[in-house]
Amino acid sequence: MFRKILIANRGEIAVRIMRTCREMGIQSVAVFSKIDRKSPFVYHADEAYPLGGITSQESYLQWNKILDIAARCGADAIHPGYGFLSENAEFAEAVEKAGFTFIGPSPEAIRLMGNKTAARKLMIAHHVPTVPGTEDAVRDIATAQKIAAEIGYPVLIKAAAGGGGKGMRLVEKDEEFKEAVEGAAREASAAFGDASVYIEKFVEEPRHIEFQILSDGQGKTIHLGERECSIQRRHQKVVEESPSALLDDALRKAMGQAAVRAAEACGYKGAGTIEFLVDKHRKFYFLEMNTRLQVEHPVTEMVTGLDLVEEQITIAAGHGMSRQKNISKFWGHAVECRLYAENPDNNFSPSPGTIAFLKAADGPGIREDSGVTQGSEISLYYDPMISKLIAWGSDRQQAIRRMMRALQEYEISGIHTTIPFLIKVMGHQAFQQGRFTTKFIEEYGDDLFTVDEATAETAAFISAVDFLEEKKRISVKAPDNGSDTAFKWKNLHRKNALRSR
Ligand code: MV4
Repeated sequence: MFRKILIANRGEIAVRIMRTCREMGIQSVAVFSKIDRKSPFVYHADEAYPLGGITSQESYLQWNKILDIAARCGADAIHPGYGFLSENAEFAEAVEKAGFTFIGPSPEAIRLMGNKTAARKLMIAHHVPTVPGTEDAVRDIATAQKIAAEIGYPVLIKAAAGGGGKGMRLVEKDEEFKEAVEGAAREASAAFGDASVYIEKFVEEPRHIEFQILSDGQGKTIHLGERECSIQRRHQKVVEESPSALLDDALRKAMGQAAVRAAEACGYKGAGTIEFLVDKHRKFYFLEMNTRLQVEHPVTEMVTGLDLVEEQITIAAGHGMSRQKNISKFWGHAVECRLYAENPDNNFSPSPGTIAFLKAADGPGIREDSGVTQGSEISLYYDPMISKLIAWGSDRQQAIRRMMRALQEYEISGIHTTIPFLIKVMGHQAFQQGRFTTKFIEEYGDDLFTVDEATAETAAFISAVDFLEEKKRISVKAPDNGSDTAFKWKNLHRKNALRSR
């Protein structure tokens, strides 16, 4: 087994990985930017080394520095987390070349699934359903336009090197096709250094449902059920759950088998995710594969009892899956809410600042994977997601009720967060009935964004605190539970809760 793992990431996912390292008796190493010098993940690690730099580009993406530190501290392996270098085939290659183990799939599998047209081709060859479209990147516009007419409008133009919604264009009719392809190619070239684009039929109002897979690297691949990820905003997931309220056993089985075939097709090793779209006729289509641990992995952990980071580590070490006997049994229901440092009442504008007071939620069925603490400074340099709340219940209703209670219980001040918005999502009838698509937030915006009296009052209160802090350069004294400050927050959540019933 590994003796020491370097975590090439920051925030909540770095803490998450370090926790499993500690449980496994493995030393953990943090690397950090100037901004993150005092971040909780730095203190969670057994050792921590500065990368220098402020932006991601100057710090967490500097792989030569990271490899130097790995060599200097005697690490055996590198865990990339998600984002940053996690799906960079060249980095994975460089890690292995320098003599460390990359905790993830092979560079070949990352590269293959990173090319969306190559991935589609492979899926078609292995009878994994894909959305009707071109098998190759568009060569000449006239041919592509013919294909688009055959598929039938509306169609989507996607970048072959893209993913996650970057560089997509919707085309409603033939006359718009040429300009859209040219525009998409220009954007793709600027964003990914690769102008290749391809065409897919546009699936209207789909659900986004993904399957967690695990391959032991010794010929065995299993799936760990699905995650419902349809509730998202601008391609950022907001709420995820497992299982999906949409699937029945037959559909789950068919999609699960397709997911396993997909992973086997690319010679996968470790934990990965197969994303599907499901249309209103309950037909499913392969969308893309994510060759990393995902933000929303905890909901799968809650319903399977597994530790996916532990599985990643034992597989990477060549020991296969660690808890084979317990795998593939599912128990209960889990929901995850992502907490962002954003102001939902001002179009989700970023809300940097110092967390003046923080008392997180806990109690029955609640898990929090957080990257911050009271006193933490939230900068504009990295992802605004500061924490994830996960609720487990023996059924969906109990999980949602627990989540609602936890969101109400959560006390944070000094920055805006998406908590008031999440309370409205949890309280929404369509969500509670499991009847929603990827259009949920657009569709029900009026119910979810209305600034009610209580929210307005708190927003005013927070800006007053911010103002005082700024003006007098004093830090706000952390209120105790009986103080006015904490009381107002609690009050807000109660009012919201009543309203949303
Ligand atoms: C689609 C689609 C409809 N039809 N492809 C967005 C993220 C990227 N992974 C692919 N995406 C989509 N691809 C076809 N052929 C709709 C989306 C999409 C979406 C997918 C999942 C979750 C949220 C979404 C929001 C808008 C569009």
